[in-house]
Amino acid sequence: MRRTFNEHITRRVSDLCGSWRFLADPQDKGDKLGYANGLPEGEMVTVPSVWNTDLGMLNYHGCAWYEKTFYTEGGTLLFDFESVMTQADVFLDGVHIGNHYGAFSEFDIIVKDVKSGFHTLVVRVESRPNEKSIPQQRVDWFNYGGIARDVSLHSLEGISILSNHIKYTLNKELTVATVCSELELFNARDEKCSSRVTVAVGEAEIYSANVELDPYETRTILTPNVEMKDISLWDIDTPVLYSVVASTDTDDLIDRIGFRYIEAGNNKILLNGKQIEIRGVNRHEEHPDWGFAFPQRLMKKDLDLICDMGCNAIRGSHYPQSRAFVDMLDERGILFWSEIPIWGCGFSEKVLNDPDVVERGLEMHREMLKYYYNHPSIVIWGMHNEVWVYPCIHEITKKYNAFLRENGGNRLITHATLAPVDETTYEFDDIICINQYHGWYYGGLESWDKLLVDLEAYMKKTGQVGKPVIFSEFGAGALAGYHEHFDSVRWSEEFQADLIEYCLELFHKTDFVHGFYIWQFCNIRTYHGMDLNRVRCFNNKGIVDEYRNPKAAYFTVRKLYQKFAKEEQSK
Ligand code: ADA
Repeated sequence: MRRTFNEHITRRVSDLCGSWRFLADPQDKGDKLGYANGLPEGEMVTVPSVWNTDLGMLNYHGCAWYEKTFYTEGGTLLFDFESVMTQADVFLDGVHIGNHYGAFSEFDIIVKDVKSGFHTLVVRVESRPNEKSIPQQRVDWFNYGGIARDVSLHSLEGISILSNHIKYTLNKELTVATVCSELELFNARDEKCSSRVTVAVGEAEIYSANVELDPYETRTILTPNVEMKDISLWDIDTPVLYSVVASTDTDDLIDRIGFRYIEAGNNKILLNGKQIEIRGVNRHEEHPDWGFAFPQRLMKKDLDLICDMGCNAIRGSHYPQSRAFVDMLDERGILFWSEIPIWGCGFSEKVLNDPDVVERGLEMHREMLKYYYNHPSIVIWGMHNEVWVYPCIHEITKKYNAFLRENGGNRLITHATLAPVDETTYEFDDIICINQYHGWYYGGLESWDKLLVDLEAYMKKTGQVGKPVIFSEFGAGALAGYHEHFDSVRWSEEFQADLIEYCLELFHKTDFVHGFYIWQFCNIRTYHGMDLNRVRCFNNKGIVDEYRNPKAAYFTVRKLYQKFAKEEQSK
């Protein structure tokens, strides 16, 4: 299920999903007892999955081991893990072959010279957050543990393609693309090896050359620019995708791109030169029965609902979502905001500013770009969410921003702030993104109007006038099925619907506001004892409940988003 299409035709890839042996290790004794060589006992579970949806394991945070036996014809192997939550140590026949930190980023491990035959793969998974974890322990979602997305085994032969980023610029008329490819090649043999390497975008071959690499050498090549004329653009109504095929004599990598141009400034957001209003929702990729091991079938259902409401955008709060999901957004023309899980409220200044934590955040950005670079639907990179206005955040944001600007392609860069009129890092943002909960945690509905006045004044004072503003979070909790005779009763569906209606109407008519992401698409599981008043142990601000049943707000949003879309079309 990795993607919605096959990434390889030539390369031999086997699925390592399915049955794995599983053993929880609450006392952390597995290292000493040699579990890395194979588990002495355990039950069979299905991978991908998380353990916190199983009876007896619902609230278990700690260490657990997974084991799988597989057959290979040997050679150089690449083990690809789409998501292990949160820390993985991987062993092949008892030998430690790699580790990875970060629940939502894909990673792979290459092992050379593996003998033909049966082998044992063991993964030690640690789900407990610690002092330097991203996110921190205090977070408003449930930190599941497990191997939550797919695992696959790739046989690399000869010159192999590890990644292929298609970089392009467009002419002013958006009809001609100047295209090149950044290819990461690897020689999987223990001897010099050469191969013809080609890259095609749609029908156009943009690169073809002989490349020679030393034994096990990795090399990144930036291919020369090539012009592609009369291109079709990727847009919301016409999401045209081009296939991208990179091949060598022994390997291939297939992907897709779309040509489009996003820009912000002069109080506008323009996609392909046309002004757009962002009408979105925040989406966690989570479900009570599956946790973060979210099935593709349900991704489609989420998207059907989101499209039915008339959304043109989704914020992937608060972490990179499955690539299959982002593929679907590419296919449907939905604009996506992708971010890493720095959920600021959980961080003290000391921890946030710890060099290891800053580097870990940077690494998460690197991994996000590595795997998600080609997706045309990603129009926004989010640097972090709701970090308190600590003095250190200026330098950290500067660092992340510089990295994303240099390497992130044509995307808007931003962060979501919870301190709209105290913020110190707007200078790094292309769009100003505000999370506020007036009418729910504080103030009444009218305090939204005051916020807009204060925000405009603050933007003037800090030299930010002209940057489009987006409300990246706002909303209210509602218990599905709870109604009263008075609409204003907190937790009722009507209260939530009214608040969202008020906000959407207000933002829509405010000339410096160019978009909104409702918090949030669906209810999500959180923690017992959360200091945030999480009734039923859920964040209940979904406009659909956790099983995707619509609340009253769903219909309010649908009515308004469709009305706004019509207005936009008739302009
Ligand atoms: C914040 C945060 C969200 C969620 C929300 C809420 O804005 O970014 O993850 O916790 O508040 O529901 O309070």
